[in-house]
Amino acid sequence: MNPRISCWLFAISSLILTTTFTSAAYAAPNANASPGGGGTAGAAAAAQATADGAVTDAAAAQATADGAVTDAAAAAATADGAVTDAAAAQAGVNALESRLDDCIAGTTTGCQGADGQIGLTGPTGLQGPPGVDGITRDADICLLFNTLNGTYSLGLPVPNYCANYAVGDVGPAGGFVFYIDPEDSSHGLEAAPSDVGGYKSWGCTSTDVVGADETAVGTGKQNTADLVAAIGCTAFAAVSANDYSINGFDDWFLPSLGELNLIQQNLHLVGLGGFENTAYWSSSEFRVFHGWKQNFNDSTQALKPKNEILPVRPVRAF
Ligand SMILES: [Ca+2]
Repeated sequence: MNPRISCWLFAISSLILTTTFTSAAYAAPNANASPGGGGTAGAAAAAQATADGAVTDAAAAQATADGAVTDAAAAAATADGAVTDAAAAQAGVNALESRLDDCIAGTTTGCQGADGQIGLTGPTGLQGPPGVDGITRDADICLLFNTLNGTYSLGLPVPNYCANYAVGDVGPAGGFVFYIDPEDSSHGLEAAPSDVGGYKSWGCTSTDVVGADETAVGTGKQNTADLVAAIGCTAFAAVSANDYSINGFDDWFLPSLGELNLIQQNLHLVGLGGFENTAYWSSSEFRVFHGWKQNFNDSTQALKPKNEILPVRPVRAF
């Protein structure tokens, strides 16, 4: 080794060792530093720094507080604005109400005028499509009797008046309904509105007409046909009933004894039909010399000689 280099290395090594030792020699006194020394100055600086930090924090807090105050002030300003707006709106309402009162009182001008006139009528709409064909009910069309003016007309059925009858109703021909078909109230028997006029003998005295012997309800029509067809005699009561015609109906006949009984019970006893309070002829024959009669005064039935006269009330079926 170069002696000079070796000398420098030695010097450096010594210096290092010396430095190390020196540092160790000064370390002890630092551990017990007292005020006024170099350590004291450092601590003060640190404390100053801390104080500066605290000041900085306080300033930031103050700034935040200032900000909050500013926000509160802004909110207050907004609230004040809202109050102002509400006041303005109320003032507007008050003004409108005041103006309305003036308009109603007629103390101001410029108010809304009265309603205008209704406009012209619009054009007529288009015609609708044809309706569906109705159901044909010719069988139900009947003669309607107007009790107010005594006129008749053809019309559609009216409940309890035409298609659906009840005993005592005005019948299709203007008579008095005294019997209703129990299975079909549109059918029954009606008595003519009045007698044929004048008293009649039963007729065919001393002759037992072929047929004409039934007495039940529903047999008068056939009895009458038998009597009208009688050969060699005239059954006057039955013929007069058969010839009767009113309101366009000519299908009248002399009632059987049973039918005549219903007329007396269902019409005469309740004050309908304008009957005389006496006996009426039936179309029920009893052999050669008698016919059956119904006493309208006492509701009895009895035989009466064919040559005696009694009133006749025609009936018809509908
Ligand atoms: Ca007979």
